[in-house]
Amino acid sequence: MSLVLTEVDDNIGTITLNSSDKLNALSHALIADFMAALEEMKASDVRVVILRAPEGSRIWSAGHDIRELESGGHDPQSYGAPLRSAVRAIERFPHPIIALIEGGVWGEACEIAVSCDLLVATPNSTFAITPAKLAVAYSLGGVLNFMKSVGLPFLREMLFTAGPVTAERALHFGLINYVVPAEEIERFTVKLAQQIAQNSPLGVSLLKEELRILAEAYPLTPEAFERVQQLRRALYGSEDYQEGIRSFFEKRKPQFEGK
Ligand code: YXS
Repeated sequence: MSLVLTEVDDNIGTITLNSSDKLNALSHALIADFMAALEEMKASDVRVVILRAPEGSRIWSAGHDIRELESGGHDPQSYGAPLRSAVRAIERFPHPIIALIEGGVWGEACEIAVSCDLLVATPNSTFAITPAKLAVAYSLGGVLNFMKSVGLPFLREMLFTAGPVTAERALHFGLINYVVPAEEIERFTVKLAQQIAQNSPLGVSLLKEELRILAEAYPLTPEAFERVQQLRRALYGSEDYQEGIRSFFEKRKPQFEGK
């Protein structure tokens, strides 16, 4: 059975994460199905896609499937890692993608959501960016994706505490576009999608691509890049990184030694 469901109706596509029994954790298999769904949408007549979890979900997604995190000194966020590819696929998808959020959005699911073009969330949704909790060496591209959405003070809080923030605060700081009651969110999001779908699809695609290119126009010297790579390698080769993953499955607080 596919780990995502797809539906196209009147130029509006819907992709539903369909692995609720695993809290929609972003396993390699789920990401593969998601990428296939995006390709299917690209080949159809969609002008907007809605990305969602099943109606009434308590957890939108638990983030990266921690069982599948790279260990043994390998980069958990290398350029070719499935999640990094999924983020790029969302950004490069030729039409807007609206994230309809119900429930907790954890770790890399938060980046998947933020990579979408618009975000609509229910009041009880929460957002947590978790690499510091697990000692994961987050990628430069990933950090930049959050910087494109929110100002540094709020981002620092999210990154350094790794704790969930409420939909209300996420709205206040510009991480999301709307907070809408659960019983209205579907109707509201479809209406938003219809408004976009009525505009020129070529014009909207061009604007999306222009925004992507301009938002990534950050010059970085080779020296700066190499310095960050060195710091990242030190983290994913550290004992702290192993401890972060181990403590999660042992259901205890991590004891980080800083080495
Ligand atoms: O004990 P069992 O075997 O039933 O398994 C538990 C959890 O271990 C498992 N589980 C996960 N397995 C793999 N990857 C995950 N991300 C994950 N999350 C949960 O699911 C079973 C039920 O979990 P439980 O008992 O905690 O459920 P709950 O309803 O009390 O709480 C739901 C959550 C989502 C609040 C809680 O499970 C949780 O805090 N999960 C971890 C959320 C998280 O930190 N996600 C970040 C993943 S790492 C990631 O995305 C990147 C690498 S990064 O951090 O760099 O952004």
